[in-house]
Parts: sequence; C-alpha cells; structure tokens
Amino acid sequence: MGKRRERGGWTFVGAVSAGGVPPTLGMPEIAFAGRSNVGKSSLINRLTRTKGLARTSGTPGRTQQINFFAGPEEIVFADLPGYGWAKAPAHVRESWRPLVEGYLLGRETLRGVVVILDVRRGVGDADRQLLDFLSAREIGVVPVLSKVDKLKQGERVKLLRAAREVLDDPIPFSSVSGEGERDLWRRLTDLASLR
Ligand SMILES: Nc1nc2c(ncn2[C@@H]2O[C@H](COP(=O)(O)OP(=O)(O)OP(=O)(O)O)[C@@H](O)[C@H]2O)c(=O)[nH]1
Ligand SMILES: [Mg+2]
Repeated sequence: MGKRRERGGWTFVGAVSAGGVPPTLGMPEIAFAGRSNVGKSSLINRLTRTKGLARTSGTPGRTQQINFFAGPEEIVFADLPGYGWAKAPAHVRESWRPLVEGYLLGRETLRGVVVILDVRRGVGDADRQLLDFLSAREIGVVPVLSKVDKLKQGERVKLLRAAREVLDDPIPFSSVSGEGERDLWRRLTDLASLR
C-alpha cells in the first residue's frame, strides 16, 4: 500500500456478449457495474490511468458486452454493460440479465464488484436489486458514488449523508478530479489480495 501505481500497462484482453463464453484469464478479477451512463468506463480509465482503454460515451447503453482489461499487476477489470436504460431496444434489455448474472455466478476468478451509483440519483430499484443479488451470493461489493465533482458543497454534505445511510461505506468518486481514486485502489487491492 502507498506504492505508486504505474501509468499505463493496461490492455484490452477480450470481451463476451450474450450467449458467449468469457475468456479464461486466470487472474483475480474485479467487475464494475451500475446504471447506464453512471461513469463505469470513465472510472476504469481513471483507475488505470489509460485514456480510451474503456470506451466512454454520452450515449447511454453504449457498452453492451463485458469487456476485460488486464493490468501490469496481475489483476483483471471487467467492464459490465449498464442497466436501466429506458430507451434500450427490448433485445438489449432482455439480454442484460442472463449475460451479467451468468457472469457473476460463474466467474471463478471474481473477487468483488464495484457498484457505481450516480451520487445525485442515489440508489434506484435496479441498483437495489443488484446489491441484493450480490449480497445473497456473498460476492464482495465496493459501493462508489460517481460524479461528485458536479456537486456544490451543501448538496454534497446532504447527498453523502443520505447515501451512507443505505450503503456500506461508499466511496465518493470523480473521474474528472480523481477524488476517491486512492481509496478505491486500496479497497480493490485488499479484495484481490494484491500487495
Ligand atoms: N462530471 C463528470 N462526468 C463524468 C464522470 N464520469 C463519467 N462522466 C461522464 O458521464 C458520461 C458517461 O460516462 P461513461 O463512463 O461512458 O459511463 P458508463 O457507465 O460506462 O456508460 P454505459 O457504458 O453506457 O453504461 C460521459 O459523458 C462521461 O464523460 C465524472 O466523474 N464526472
Ligand atoms: Mg461503459
């Protein structure tokens, strides 16, 4: 801990779509889940210090497959497709659950899931369902509150207090300012048992 992270050294190592088989990578893995547009891919790029590693977009529902990225320290990040995008075509909405649940239940190397919530929206029904799903299966969760750079101080105090009442030690995070980055890395390092 406290060790400086190398910049870069991260690469895209595979993907899986609905009905497919995820690549066998054999390293401890952390998945990133949350509503569409909440900032999952931006957060991965921030954590890995690799611009453009995970594709980001202003258009919700851009990521419809699970993308895998491997780092220089024997850890894999899985960028999960977002949920809750109301305008998604039916076949996209219907394929999310088997893809993501199948992955979460069958991935032997999975060490935990970072559940990302937009700090301004709080915990919605779909978020709650995911959190309950994970806790029922004893899959470790790190809750992250994204886009905190958008808050004014007063709003921030109020929203963080409310979030802390319903989530276990959530990390305020911003992919723009880098707030929360070290804290999140520390939690992931513990989960993946890296030094
Ligand atoms: N201000 C601010 N904007 C952010 C932050 N994180 C992401 N965004 C913006 O939010 C939008 C969505 O970001 P993505 O990282 O693509 O979100 P995603 O959760 O991967 O989206 P899907 O793959 O569609 O589910 C983009 O326009 C980002 O620039 C943040 O911390 N602060
Ligand atoms: Mg994405």
